[in-house]
Amino acid sequence: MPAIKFRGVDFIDFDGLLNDDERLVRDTARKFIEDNLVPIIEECNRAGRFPRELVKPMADLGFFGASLNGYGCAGMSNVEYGLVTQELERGDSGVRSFVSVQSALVMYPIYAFGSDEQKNTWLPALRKGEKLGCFGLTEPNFGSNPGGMRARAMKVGKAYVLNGEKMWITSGSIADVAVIWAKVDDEGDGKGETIRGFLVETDRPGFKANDIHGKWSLRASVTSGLSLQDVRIPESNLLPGSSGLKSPLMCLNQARYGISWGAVGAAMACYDCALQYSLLRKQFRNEPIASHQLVQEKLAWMINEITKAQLLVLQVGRLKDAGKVQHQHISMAKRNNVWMALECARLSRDILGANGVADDYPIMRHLMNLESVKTYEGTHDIHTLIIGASVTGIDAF
Ligand code: TGC
Ligand code: FAD
Repeated sequence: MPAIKFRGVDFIDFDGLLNDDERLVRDTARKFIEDNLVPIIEECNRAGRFPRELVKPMADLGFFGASLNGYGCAGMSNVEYGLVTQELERGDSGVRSFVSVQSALVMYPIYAFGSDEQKNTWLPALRKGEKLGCFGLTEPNFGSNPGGMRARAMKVGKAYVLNGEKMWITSGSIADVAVIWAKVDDEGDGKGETIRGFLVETDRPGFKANDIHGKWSLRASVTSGLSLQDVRIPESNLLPGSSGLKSPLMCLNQARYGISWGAVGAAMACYDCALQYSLLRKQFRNEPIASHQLVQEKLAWMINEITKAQLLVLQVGRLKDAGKVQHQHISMAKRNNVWMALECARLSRDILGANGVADDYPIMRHLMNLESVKTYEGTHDIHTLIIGASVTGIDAF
């Protein structure tokens, strides 16, 4: 069990901005993580093991596709869903990643771009955690610029034949279905060559997933490379509503939004641990290290930034619930909150001294996880450029 128990972080009565339902959802998720993930996460992290035993309990709590309506989904508001991802990432970024991918990157595209048959087949099973999914956009040679992708889907009679490589794919080798983004030749509809989404069952001949080993980050999450060699799927596996790069980018908005809340959770975990430690740990004159100004400056910086990050993501969530959010708002929340969480992890690690590098405490794990979170779903610098393009009207990619 962890040496220090989490007590929550709320400096300016943030809870007063939440309604009863929102607080209930947050508290339920918090208790679930405290009871089920916190006791096993350090062992999972050491072993590089995804805690698959938590899939069914998380499904039972409505965590998958939580903000979708119908198909048995919980129909949570965006703020409620965000509070769930905050608590998940307070436990571990890898577990939040799993839920983000299942919900925002697999269920959402089926919900938004799928046929009725695809929705009825996949959404209830994904919601219950009976089927798992992954999202293949990034390729070995195209990460920040997915528009350059080489994966191709060729129409052959009533089938598509897919070829290509996808890289750094969360849940790749445990997925039953992969949402694969590939370029399709001009189909005579006047759109020319365009990117479209496909549902690829992972047991189809020619589909392979190989795990990436040796990660020092997100060790409790499965990350894989995918290879598709002449994978034949029926034409009914095309996501009919998908059209162009805009479609996968719409999915990324959903996932980036969840990450913006999740990062607050990771920051809270680090800050609260460092605060409690600093009050217990004594060095000079038998007084706690929290009595020194340099330590207080770090704690004050963290609570200040966490509080600003909470307000930023709550406003973005409220805009999303009102149907008014724009993708640059989500970029600002993702960029700021992940940077803030990484800085909090570094400062907290420092406050714990040598103990900060040991897994008796969660800080080093969060710090290592957040290095990936800073890179995936659009790197920090790509989000800088998205905000820059929004305010100047000039693309600088
Ligand atoms: P660009 O010409 O700017 O845009 C193409 C079309 O898309 C529209 N658009 C968006 N629509 C919705 N949401 C967004 N966020 C959008 N951004 C752009 C745009 O208006 C345009 O529409 P239209 O109608 O004119 O066609 O495209 P570009 O090729 O210049 O690229 C822009 C850029 C660099 C911002 C984009 O490619 C990007 O975001 N790159 C980052 C890639 C990325 O984030 N990859 C993530 C992979 S998945 C992942 O990491 C999962 S991690 C696991 C986990 O979540 O836990
Ligand atoms: P690159 O694009 O090569 O960027 C390298 C550096 O160059 C970065 O610092 C970047 O900011 C900078 N750079 C690039 N272009 C510019 C520019 N125009 N101006 C200034 N700087 C620039 N992808 C998926 O599709 N599905 C997943 O499930 C998934 N899961 C992931 C899980 C993990 C653990 C990780 C680490 C990644 C995952 N990814 C996934 C991939 C992730 O989205 C990419 O790593 C990310 O988009 C960055 O791409 P890249 O790694 O190729 O870096």
